[in-house]
Amino acid sequence: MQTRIPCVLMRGGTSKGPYFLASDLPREPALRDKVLLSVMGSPDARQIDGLGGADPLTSKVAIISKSTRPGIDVDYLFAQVGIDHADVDVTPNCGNMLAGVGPFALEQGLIAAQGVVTPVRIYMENSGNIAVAKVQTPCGRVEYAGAVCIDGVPGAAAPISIELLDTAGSACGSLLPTGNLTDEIGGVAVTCMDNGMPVVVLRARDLGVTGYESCADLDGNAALKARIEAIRLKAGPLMNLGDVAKKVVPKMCLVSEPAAGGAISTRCFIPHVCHSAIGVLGAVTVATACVLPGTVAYGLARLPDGAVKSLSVEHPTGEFTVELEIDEASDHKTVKRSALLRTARRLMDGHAYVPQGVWAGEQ
Ligand code: NQM
Repeated sequence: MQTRIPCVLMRGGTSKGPYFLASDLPREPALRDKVLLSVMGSPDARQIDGLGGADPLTSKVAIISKSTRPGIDVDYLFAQVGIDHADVDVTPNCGNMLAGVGPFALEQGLIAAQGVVTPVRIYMENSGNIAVAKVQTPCGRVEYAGAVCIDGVPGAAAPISIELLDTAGSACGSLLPTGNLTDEIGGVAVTCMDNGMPVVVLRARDLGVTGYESCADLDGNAALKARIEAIRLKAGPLMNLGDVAKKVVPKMCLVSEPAAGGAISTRCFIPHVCHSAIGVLGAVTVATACVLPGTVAYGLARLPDGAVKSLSVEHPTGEFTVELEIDEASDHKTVKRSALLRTARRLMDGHAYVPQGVWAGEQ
């Protein structure tokens, strides 16, 4: 006998994973995490006994509930499930899985469609921030087909535009958790920033690489990865994240001058392998570093004029455009709002099964 748990498998942006209703999972976090590890087949490098795809981008889970918060439609908790280690990290958000939350909430009946486009107000439990996702709902149903292409996903799909509000300090308490625009860690100049995702931004050239290498080349560079990890372990406590040895934050982002007409070129480690593209909130944070004078990214970035800037963040498989609204009136420039475009698709629905020895199903 196994325990059946209703679930929907969705692609959200450039990520993929099961979406659950919170009411279908154990309430107690330690037991919930045990269940998620079992569902995904972790720990195992191939996740052969579960739904995980043996890649950080496909070892993700979204847990959704109807919100009781005023003005909010649904609450979304993101969990990054370890692949070859039995850790579940709910410290950071995931802006890619976020793209699937609106369609899931509509199709599970948590909210009703409202005309051609339904705005879904989402409380991101990991960080306490709010996102508004606009889902295409002609004829009162979620429309997945469309003409929007996002790099890292083949084909085209309906747009889901996402506005992120007040993301500064999502996990670290402030935009610049060390209090500085630039610090030196392990002999390298870094910017430690959190505008939705804790990220350590480093100049690729300061680490002896160009920053235009392929992910395979960077992942194969053991000396580089050891150096990046040593910096990350020191940065964690400085960023108010404590010991980050078992956490997936901070992400580590190498930046260099744009090479394809964009604003900046990136290679992100999330945190131990190179992202084939870039995370959503990771991109928002790196874009924010680009616009603030004094960061390690500022001098490398090519910036458009105006208080509302559209920044194309180049990554290994293309680019990711982030719109930032900047408050230039304050003493220090701040980012008031960010917006971006994603797509999502419902791939499968049914039940995930876990052995009764893991969870017998009762609360
Ligand atoms: O930064 C990858 C992803 C992510 C996270 C990662 C994300 C984000 O591409 O908001 O989306 O950085 O681990 O899904």
